[in-house]
Amino acid sequence: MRIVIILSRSMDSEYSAKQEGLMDKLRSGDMGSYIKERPVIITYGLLALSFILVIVLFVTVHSQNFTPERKELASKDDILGLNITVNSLTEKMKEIERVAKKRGMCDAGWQLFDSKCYFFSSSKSNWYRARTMCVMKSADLVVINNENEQRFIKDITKSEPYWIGLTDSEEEGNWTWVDGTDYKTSYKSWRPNEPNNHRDNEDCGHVWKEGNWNDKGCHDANTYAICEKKL
Ligand SMILES: [Ca+2]
Ligand SMILES: [Ca+2]
Ligand SMILES: [Ca+2]
Repeated sequence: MRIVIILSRSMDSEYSAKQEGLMDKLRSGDMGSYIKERPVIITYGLLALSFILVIVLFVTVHSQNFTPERKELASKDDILGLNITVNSLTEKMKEIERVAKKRGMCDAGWQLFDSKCYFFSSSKSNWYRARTMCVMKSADLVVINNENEQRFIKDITKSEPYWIGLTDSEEEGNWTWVDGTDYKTSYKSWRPNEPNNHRDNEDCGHVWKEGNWNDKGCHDANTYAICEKKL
């Protein structure tokens, strides 16, 4: 502002001087030299105006580029701090990847298939004990969801009987999977003429010949078990 005032005063004094000069010229009748001097006045005026505009522009740009936040980011200490933070995050990411890879392996004695872990028991029990055994291992009796899973199980069980997580013990004929999978709309692979609820006493499912399913008494203790859990 000071510059503007000075320029203004300067221009005023110059203007006054020129006014006096003009009067002198009028008095002397020499207007030709005054007319020649006018472009010089206009040039000075434009220069002064340009100078003011440059100052205004400079102040505007300066205030935008150096906000407190940008000054903070620009400091060397903070750049160093950011590098440390990035390195720390990178290390954490690598650790997460290591854990994820480790989690990609099932526990010893379990078999991996389609991102699930399966345990095939080597001892026989009834359906209830089999389920308890699976739950104790943070799993549950297997739920066979599709043809691929059925084939995987068939290849391992080799026509031996293994309990699966299927029962109609609560209501005859109303089969339910232990994880709540909708029985009616989901995959099935019963043996021919099964489930037959033979002797009105067959409420638990198991895989058997060729891996296909049969219902038999839940207290039958002559059956292995298959547990399934997520990775
Ligand atoms: Ca399953
Ligand atoms: Ca039944
Ligand atoms: Ca049956």
